[in-house]
This record gives sequence, C-alpha cells and structure tokens, in this order.
Amino acid sequence: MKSTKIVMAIGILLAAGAILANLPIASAQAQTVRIDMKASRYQFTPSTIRVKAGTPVELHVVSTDVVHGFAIQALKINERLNPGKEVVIRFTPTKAGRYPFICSVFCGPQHSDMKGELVVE
Ligand SMILES: [Cu+2]
Repeated sequence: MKSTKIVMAIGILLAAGAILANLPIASAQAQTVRIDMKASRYQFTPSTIRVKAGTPVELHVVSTDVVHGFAIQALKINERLNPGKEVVIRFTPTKAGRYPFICSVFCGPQHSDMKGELVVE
C-alpha cells in the first residue's frame, strides 16, 4: 500500500519534471555582456565598445591614475571613478545608434580629449 503511493508520487514528479523541462524558461532574456574598461589620462581603453540592442551590459570601469568620470549623456549615465576602485555600470541600450561617452571630471589639460563611443547595433 505504502510502496504504491511512493511509486505514484515518483511518477507524478517525473511527469512534472518532463513538462517543466520543455518550458522555454527565460529564453527571451538576453545574456548580460561584461565589458572591462580602464580610464587613465587621457583615454578610455577600449575607447569603442559594441553591443547589441536589448542586451544588458555590465561595464566594469577602473581609473588607473587620478579621479575621472564616465558619462553617456544620452543614457543618463554619469559615474565618478575614484582611482583604483572598480565601478560597475549596468544598463540595457534599447535603440541602435552611436552614443558618445566622455570623462565628466576635469583631470588635466587634455581632459576634453578623453572620450569614446558606445556603438549599439
Ligand atoms: Cu579624465
């Protein structure tokens, strides 16, 4: 009697597992892309980053010398980069296009040259 119930329970669990295994769980969600970037006088490395629209981006930025900033105006991103401290910036660009980014903290005579571009395809 007891063993019949156990066998039935196992059967139900297996059936449920088979049904769940066929469900497209979170298949619509794109995988997060991690990009590592260095900020230093007077450049971002890499200075061009390419991502696909709809893909969540995790940008890990670290300044290797003085205080810099990282700003993408069009995406309302502006972060302060203290030397040696990694800053993680998360965003999901939804529209294809070219988005310039700049250093937003004055860091020396060539500060205005410190820029790059996010290309969303
Ligand atoms: Cu700078």
